[in-house]
Amino acid sequence: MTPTITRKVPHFIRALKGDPTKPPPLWYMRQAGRYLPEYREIRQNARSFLDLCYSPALAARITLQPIERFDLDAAILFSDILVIPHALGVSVTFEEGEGPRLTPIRDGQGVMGLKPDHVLERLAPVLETVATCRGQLAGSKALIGFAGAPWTVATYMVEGGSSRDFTEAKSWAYRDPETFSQLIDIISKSTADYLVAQIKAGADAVQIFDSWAGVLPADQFLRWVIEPTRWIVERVRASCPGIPIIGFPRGAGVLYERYVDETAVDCVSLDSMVPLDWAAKALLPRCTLQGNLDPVALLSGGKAMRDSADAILRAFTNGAHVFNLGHGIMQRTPPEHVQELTNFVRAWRP
Ligand code: 1CP
Repeated sequence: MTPTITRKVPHFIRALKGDPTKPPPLWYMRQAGRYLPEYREIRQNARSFLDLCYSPALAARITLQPIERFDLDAAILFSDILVIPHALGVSVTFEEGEGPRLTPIRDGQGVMGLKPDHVLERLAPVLETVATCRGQLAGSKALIGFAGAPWTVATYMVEGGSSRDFTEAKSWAYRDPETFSQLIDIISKSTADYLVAQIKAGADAVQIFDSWAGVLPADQFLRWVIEPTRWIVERVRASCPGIPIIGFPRGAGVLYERYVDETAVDCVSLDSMVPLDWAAKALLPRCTLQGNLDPVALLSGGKAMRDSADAILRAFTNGAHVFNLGHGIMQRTPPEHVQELTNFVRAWRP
């Protein structure tokens, strides 16, 4: 008989599967990025942000930087949600201090111009980053793959970048849901294939970021947030059973409950507005909860940060929880605060 080498299941993956062990595992959204001097050093020498995303050796180094510095439980692939539009043939650039710029798509004609047939080939460097990271990470650490949810990715494609009010994307969805759903379908299919490819390359879990889910009225939320996400979850699970899926419908409010039930994600990431007592009652019996420390509390540090973290740890003490923020680490956050928060969570006992 050949001996089988079994890797111990990482603490983070056990929590996603419902293990309530305390203290919970922890990682931070946007844990790699401009608040870290070691990231800025690599960034300075890169031609562009997208170049960095498509340079497997550098992207893998950046992915591992926060694990080396803080010994967190999970690394998240260094890439961006906008590599999907880029792989679909859209021009995408990141202007210094201005955020992303895309050539906007505003109608069915624009959707016809997308090139969905070679998405995975174009994303091969990102998949190589995943494999490199998995090869370099300790077995006790998890690697998180990710993609943007179709609605959030669509907002960037329709608006041509970041937006304040999402007028173009929302009004297209109201005016002509048929063609808007063609756009959502193309993004959904590419995203499901891309997540499956990340898992096959070595990702231990995946997160679907719906950063702008909260700007939609309830009926639109069901159609453009829940429906496509449910479809992606089903498709990824069919190919990769047992790989946990985290959903982040930021700003969903009471609709978090329906999102969890109808998408069947293993874990839901909570934004900072979600009241802890409500989440503990309504959501904790349904799935693993991740979040939801205010990134500004981390930026500020000190007692307020520790008190906020303590309240979260207490609220979710009876269930499966992954400690995290309610949104990404802000650029001006001192790395020392991240260290202090990490020490605080590690030392916490119920
Ligand atoms: O010049 C630079 O260094 C670019 C800064 C940067 C970084 C470090 C961008 C531009 N993206 C990223 C990495 C990134 N983005 C990661 C991996 C790193 C990590 O998490 O540690 C991930 C998971 C994302 C996801 C992402 N990109 C989201 C969803 C999460 C969220 O923050 O809401 C969104 C909306 C984007 C779009 C994006 N990428 C970058 C910018 C400036 C933006 C626009 C944000 C906006 O519209 O407000």
